Amino acid sequence: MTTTMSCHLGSVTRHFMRDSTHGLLGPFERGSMSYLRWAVPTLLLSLAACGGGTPQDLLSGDAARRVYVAPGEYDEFYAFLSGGFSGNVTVYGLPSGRLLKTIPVFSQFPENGYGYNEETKPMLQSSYGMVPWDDTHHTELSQTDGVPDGRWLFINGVNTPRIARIDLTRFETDEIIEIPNSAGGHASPFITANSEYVVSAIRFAVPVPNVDVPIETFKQNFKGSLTFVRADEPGKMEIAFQILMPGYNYDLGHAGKGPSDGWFFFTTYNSELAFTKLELNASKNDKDFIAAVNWRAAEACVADGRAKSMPARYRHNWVDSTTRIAQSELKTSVLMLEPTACPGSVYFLPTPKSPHGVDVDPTGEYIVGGGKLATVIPVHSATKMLAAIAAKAFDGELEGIPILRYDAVLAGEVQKPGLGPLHTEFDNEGNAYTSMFISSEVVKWKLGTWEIIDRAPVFYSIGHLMIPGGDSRQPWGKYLLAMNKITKDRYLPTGGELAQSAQLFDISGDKMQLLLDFPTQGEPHYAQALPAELIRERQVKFFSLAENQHPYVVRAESEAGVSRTGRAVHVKMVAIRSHFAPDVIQGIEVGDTVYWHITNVEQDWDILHGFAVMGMNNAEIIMQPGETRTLKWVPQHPGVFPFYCTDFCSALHQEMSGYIRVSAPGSGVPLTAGVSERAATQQSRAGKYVPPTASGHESHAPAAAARGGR
Ligand code: RUQ
Ligand code: CUA
Repeated sequence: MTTTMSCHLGSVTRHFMRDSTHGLLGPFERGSMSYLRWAVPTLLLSLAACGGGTPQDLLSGDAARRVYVAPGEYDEFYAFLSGGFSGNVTVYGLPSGRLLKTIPVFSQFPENGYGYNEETKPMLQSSYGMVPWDDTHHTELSQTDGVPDGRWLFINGVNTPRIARIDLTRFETDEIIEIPNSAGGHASPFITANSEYVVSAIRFAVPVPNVDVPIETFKQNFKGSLTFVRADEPGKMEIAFQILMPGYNYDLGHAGKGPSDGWFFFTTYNSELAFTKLELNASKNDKDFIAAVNWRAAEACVADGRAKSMPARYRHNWVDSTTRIAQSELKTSVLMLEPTACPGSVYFLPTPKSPHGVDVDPTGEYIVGGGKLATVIPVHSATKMLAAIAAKAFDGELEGIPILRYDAVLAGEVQKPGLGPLHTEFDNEGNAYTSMFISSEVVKWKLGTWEIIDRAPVFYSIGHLMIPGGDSRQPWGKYLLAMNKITKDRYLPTGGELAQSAQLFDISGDKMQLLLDFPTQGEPHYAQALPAELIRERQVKFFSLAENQHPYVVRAESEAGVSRTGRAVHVKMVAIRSHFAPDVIQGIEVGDTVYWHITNVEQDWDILHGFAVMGMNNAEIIMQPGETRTLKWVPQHPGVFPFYCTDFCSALHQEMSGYIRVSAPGSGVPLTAGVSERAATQQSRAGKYVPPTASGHESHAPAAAARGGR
């Protein structure tokens, strides 16, 4: 192998020169904070591109062997990466970096019809109507006693604030709740130690309730909110309460544990209360805050009737487990708690400078701030915080919320960590690992002594990093995954838009060792991982046909057929290797709406069928074994339209097709549906097929037509 790192100093510097004289930097003076903030990362990026991590380093070790998962073998970990602006979650195996699945959450997904078929459309309903996209940032596994338990995965939608729950026996989105009185649901869906609550904090202060006011009245009218969503019962996610906060931007959060159990920590920036040119105006204060919320105290105040009920419109969507049809309910109020109505529920911990991440170590004693513009990594102490609260070591208050003295809560600062600390995860040996966005590196340091132990360059501009279990009480350690915002020269170029890049490190030794690069979809922000054995054996392989309660289920071909109700035609169809029944349908007229309800009657793992009909304004549907899915089709002109199975299911998959005939309005062709000779012969050869009646073709259908009438 003769590959060498390509050096991008030239091109990056040219880029830097161009933008430093006009464009982006126009309004700012050279040498201003804003200028530096842009210039420094650009230069460092260029240096990093010419720097360490050469292939020679990798080849000298046995990196390849350590990520090689032989054919037929399984990966050790499932890693769940947020899909960022893809709206999805992607599942990778580690250490191989193999993509196992995309789970659609807030986005329509043509690959399996999520958000296109009638059963799942309600999942994307919101108070704004159907919202078929969102921006997912943080995956969060459910926990028992502070340890990921493999039941569910939560993920937030930032743009139209929502939280989704994915069931990890099926890798399917089962529930979505919208968050009212919020905007930019970014600090979400971080979880408490026994999955009591997932949270969502507001990133963009707005009027609460959101009414029409001049934006110049920001200081008087804009507010923040922290939302606590009950999350420990499937299908019953519920907004327990919201806390009304000053109009800062709340960026990230984490629950406490051990000495900080019962607390939730949220970073804030823009304590300047700027509403324009935030880049400059929200970066003035030397310190912003970490808000410490005593959620048990807040919970008690709410139980005590101290929260006010206020009108709010938001939706709760969930999948009915017997029909597998999503339901959507509009909710109309929330309980809003003001911190002043519940003394002791909220405190501010001063934290330098527009902090981003807030991460709690496995013991629960240390609360690490990611001061993205700070020169240190500040670490607060839970014990000191509790003592400071008891001693009232306050430094004033803001809107009735006491500010604790920085020196009274600070455990220590990591000095000279690098530039742009964002996020920290932990191993099981008392070490912390912080991502450095600007200096493009991971910095490993020791909890308690704050000394830096190791640095590893990443390519390039790392956002989050992830260690399996690395934000929990018991990290599994072993690997660290860096998720990088800029990919540049890491892979074969693919035009102007490149995949994002993840990098896997071995962290089992003193020194981090880069093992693998792999491309990722959308823009993963956070990820979480857990040992595969926690969920591998619990996978649902197919749905029981006997338990399928879908109103249009057909369990046998004898139950299949068509019926008409006014202009709606319902096709109840069987999909089985290798035909549809019925597969010849006539008597549809332009002006009708056809609902194809297709049941995959197979009861065998991994035997899927798909369905598509020519000219449909929709995506295909995929039916898992034992499942019924519905495609809505509005034919637009007369003719004969083929439909076919889209998932290569058997040797005769190509034969798995049929025709539907569409006639002009009023043409009076009787509604009929039949099983083709071909399918009938194949089945009878297989010794399984029993025709519904002796006369075959138009047998059961005319009866249905007569029932439905016109
Ligand atoms: S964020 S890259 Cu959306 Cu969690 Cu920090
Ligand atoms: Cu069914 Cu291909």
